[in-house]
Amino acid sequence: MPFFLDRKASPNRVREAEDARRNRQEIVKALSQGRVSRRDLIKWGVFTAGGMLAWKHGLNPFVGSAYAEIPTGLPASPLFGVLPFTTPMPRFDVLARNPLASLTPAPTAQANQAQRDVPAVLGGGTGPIEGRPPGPIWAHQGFDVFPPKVAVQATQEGATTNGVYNPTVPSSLNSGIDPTQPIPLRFHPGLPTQSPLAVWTFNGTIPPKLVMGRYGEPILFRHHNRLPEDESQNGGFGRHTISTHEHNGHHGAENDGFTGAYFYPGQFYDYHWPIVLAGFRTINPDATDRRAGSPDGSGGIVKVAGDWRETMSTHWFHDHMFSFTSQNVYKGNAAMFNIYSALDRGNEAIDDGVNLRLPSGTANDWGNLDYDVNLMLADKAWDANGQLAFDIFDFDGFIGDRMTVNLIYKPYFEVERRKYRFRILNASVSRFFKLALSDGSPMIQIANDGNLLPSPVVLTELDEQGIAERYDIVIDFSRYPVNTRVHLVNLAEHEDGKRVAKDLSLAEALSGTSSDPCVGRFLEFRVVRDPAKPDVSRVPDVLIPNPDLSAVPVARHRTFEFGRGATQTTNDPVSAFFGPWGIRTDSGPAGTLAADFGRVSAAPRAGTREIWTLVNGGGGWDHPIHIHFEEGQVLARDGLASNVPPWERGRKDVYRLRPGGSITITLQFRDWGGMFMEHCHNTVHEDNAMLLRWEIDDGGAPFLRPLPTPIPTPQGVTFRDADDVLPTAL
Ligand SMILES: [Cu+2]
Repeated sequence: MPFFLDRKASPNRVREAEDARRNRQEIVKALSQGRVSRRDLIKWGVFTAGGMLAWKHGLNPFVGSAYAEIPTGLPASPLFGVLPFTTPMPRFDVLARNPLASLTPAPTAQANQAQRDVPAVLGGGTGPIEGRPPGPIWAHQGFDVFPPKVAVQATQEGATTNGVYNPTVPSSLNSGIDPTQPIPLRFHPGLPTQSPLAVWTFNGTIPPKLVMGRYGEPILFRHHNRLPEDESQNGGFGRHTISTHEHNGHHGAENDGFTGAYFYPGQFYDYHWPIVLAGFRTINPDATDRRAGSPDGSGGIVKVAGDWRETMSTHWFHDHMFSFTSQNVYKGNAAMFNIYSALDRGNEAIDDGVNLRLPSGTANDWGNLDYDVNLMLADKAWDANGQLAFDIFDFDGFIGDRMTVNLIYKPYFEVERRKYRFRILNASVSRFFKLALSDGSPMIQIANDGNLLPSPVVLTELDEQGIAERYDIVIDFSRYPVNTRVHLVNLAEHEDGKRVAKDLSLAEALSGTSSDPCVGRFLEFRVVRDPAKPDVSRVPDVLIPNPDLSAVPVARHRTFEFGRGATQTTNDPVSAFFGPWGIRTDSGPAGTLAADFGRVSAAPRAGTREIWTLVNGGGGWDHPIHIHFEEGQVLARDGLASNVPPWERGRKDVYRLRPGGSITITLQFRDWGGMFMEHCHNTVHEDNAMLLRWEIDDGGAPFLRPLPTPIPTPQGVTFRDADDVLPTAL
């Protein structure tokens, strides 16, 4: 069943879909601009109380249609004659690392409450220049112990031309792209330029941004909100308030991008990313183990405290605005963060007995990107004018019909005959991928989410990759002669946003017969030459073993069931939200609850370990569940350890439940405190309202049990007592 109209659709059918889309987009716009609330829509009968779009008023494209075939309500995105594999894929744009002194004003442990004039459209008066909640609870934890050494700044703003692209590699390793040429924001040179209201990215530009950091060198990431002050200036979707989540940083909650700690246009928010190894207070506290280390800049290692087996590599960061995450991330609020370490230092030549020498390069001591490539996969859709389009009216999820890599429609990428590492991020709203090479050749998976695996896994097809999951793979192009073209292929066919409808065989996916336009080839590798220098990179048989938890007692078991038909037990107009999706905690009598960031659903004790079982409440959908803060180990799928595939036997931060399935994980709560989240990373589910707050709040002063909830306004953040504390939380 196709969910986008194909080119042969009758004019009547296309008109009908366009009408439905226009009506639906009017309501998306009104909601996103705050002109109506979801409660209003329910009152008017546009939404049902369960959050479903009522099938009336021509709002649903099924109504009055002979063709019940367009769940997203969007006609196919026009291609303006553009053919696949006709433009190069740009490398990520590396954000500058500056001295801390470059920041004005200087960062402070507690939020900077210096006042500014608030524009009339935001209520006037004055308000703080920094949007971080004030006071000791939201102060940067460990700011004196881990003072920031590097400043990275970015703005969030509307689409503009990039005149300062910095891929950090020569043009010859970037498919011939000349970085001095201005880069307009468009998904292909043959597609229209995006308007500043349609796309909101970091610095307002493409390519997507990359932050490079290393252990032992804390970063102060200052994020400036330069989105339109007027909420209605959003091109029809997206909310101008943002909260930036460094997914899965092991940082204090004040730096985690809590969904209710958002900030306004004209404000900044200082995120302090200490980049520490988990367990630093108790494991290797004196920093004597060389494996717990960081590149020192000149071939050596700076030893750091903590468990070397907690070393992380591939992160990303993105918006986490309460109930608007899907719109904002889709609109462009997504970037990546590579963390370098003594083990994974981004230099393939240094032979010190610790460095794993993964494909990267040799010119710099650390962080060589020559053969280490970030790939951001995302399905998009655009309107008849080629402007980015979105539809929130299918609560199953939003599925785009055009594949992009690094925000370019079906590009090509030139490679040399040698090994490459690809850090692949699924940055979609609701779509899962499943990747293979078009010739069926093997790939070596070396990492899952932020973590190198205990051992590499050779696969000809990767597992399904849920939203926000990262898979790092190595492809050895030395097997191909020069001038070969080989493609990355998506095998996961969607019919809607609920789950993958079918994992196709490679032959089926390549046949072009799938009704899903994002199935099939989406990235072309062009093997252009032999490497100038021999490939000295390695993929060792042992990467990073799991931390040994056998001596850590299990303090608590908790169960979270993810399902439909959620009820809302609280009524805070800011922190509570309606939606069909929700989470039931510990078989609580209230059942499946819709999100309220003022509700505390779990509060593990600092310094303990727990076992959490995540249960899929229904068989008709899948959910990639993200638990913030600390990496978990998967103990079982559907109750059995033997069901855990080799590529999930490392540490993870996103857990696909699989239809009808469950997953049991163990994780620790240590080092930092505050309020964190657990939610579905199908961000349409998350926004409607499959999200809960949990917190570590007994780590010592100034923490309280439970923590007060921040309520941001342009004039300053106030606090309220928690709306609700579940009986099993504490
Ligand atoms: Cu979900």
